[in-house]
Amino acid sequence: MESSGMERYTETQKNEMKRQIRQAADEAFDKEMAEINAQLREEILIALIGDVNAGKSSTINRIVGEEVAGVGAEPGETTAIRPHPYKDKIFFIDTPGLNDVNTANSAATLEYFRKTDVVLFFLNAAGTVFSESEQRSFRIVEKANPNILVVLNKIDAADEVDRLVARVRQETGQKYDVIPISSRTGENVDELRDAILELLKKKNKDILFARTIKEKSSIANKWIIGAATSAGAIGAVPLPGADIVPLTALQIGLLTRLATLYERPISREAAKEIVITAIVGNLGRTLFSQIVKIFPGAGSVAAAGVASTVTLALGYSVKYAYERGIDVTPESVTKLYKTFRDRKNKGEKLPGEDD
Ligand SMILES: Nc1nc2c(ncn2[C@@H]2O[C@H](COP(=O)(O)OP(=O)(O)O)[C@@H](O)[C@H]2O)c(=O)[nH]1
Ligand SMILES: [Mg+2]
Repeated sequence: MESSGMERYTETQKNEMKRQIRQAADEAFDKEMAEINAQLREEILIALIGDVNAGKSSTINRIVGEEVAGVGAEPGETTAIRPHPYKDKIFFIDTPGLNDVNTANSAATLEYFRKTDVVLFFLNAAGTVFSESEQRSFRIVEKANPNILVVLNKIDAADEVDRLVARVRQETGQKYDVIPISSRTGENVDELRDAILELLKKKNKDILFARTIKEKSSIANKWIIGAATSAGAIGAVPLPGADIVPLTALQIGLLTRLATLYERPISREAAKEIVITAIVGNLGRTLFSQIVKIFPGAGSVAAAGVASTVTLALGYSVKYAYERGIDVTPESVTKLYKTFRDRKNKGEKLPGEDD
């Protein structure tokens, strides 16, 4: 490659690195695919609880990006608590109103709440927030299932939202996220979506849900930045040896997750070659980090920077290709990758990075 210092790696060293990456990638690919396929076999249950007109239907339609059948926009049209199948194996349990929760002493209903992965408990910011009836249902639900996100909807029509959030947080024992949103304007709906994915991730169920969401870009950015941060934490520089294995595994994990998110499966060979090109193609730049590592005190940040930059650029290239229908091959990704790497090295922010 063009960078000076590249020639200081011998062909033997480079071939040894490629061999190690291939081996690590094979193992990581099998493991990741097994995990992803296991996730895709699971069911996801999401309960929507709240008074009539709190905005349950509007919110869920916003989150997934389309009208969810059975979770109609017409208030009061639901007549019984039961799961509505959405896509794949995702079910929404709509509640017509709190009376139905408060009288939900039927074993079947409580069983639904118990099995639920995420409970979205809706409050209307423009109404009587956390009324007695709402508090009563909250206690019932909380006992059955603590995986609750409190959704304070209609903030476009409310005053002193911060104060409302603080009060609800306090009245629910500071145990739950209280997320102020407007399903009318879309304000903060991204944060709610992220919070749902965060809860699902703890149960290894986030990929299936992420895949059904129309707005994939911000999810992909989050995954890419997360992987880049972990790469930095590994402190990996592409040296033959220990660092190669976790860095390869991390990048394979990112590639397979992105492929699943965009429903464009990636072959083992393509994934492997892409990672090799990304890592070995960066040798010239990483030589600097190698030197930094040899001299104590020169700063591990620089060493971490290379691994995270490589991972970030890799993720963005693949995402860019998926979003524009470009075939994901080592060649196409390398080309995109160089563009992003150079942008990043020039200090430009990539989309999704914090300002
Ligand atoms: N101002 C405002 N109105 C909303 C918002 N979300 C929903 N609504 C309105 O509230 C009414 C009830 O919404 P819906 O989603 O059917 O509530 P559900 O009964 O809980 O499913 C509808 O007229 C919506 O247009 C919001 O964020 N702000
Ligand atoms: Mg509804």
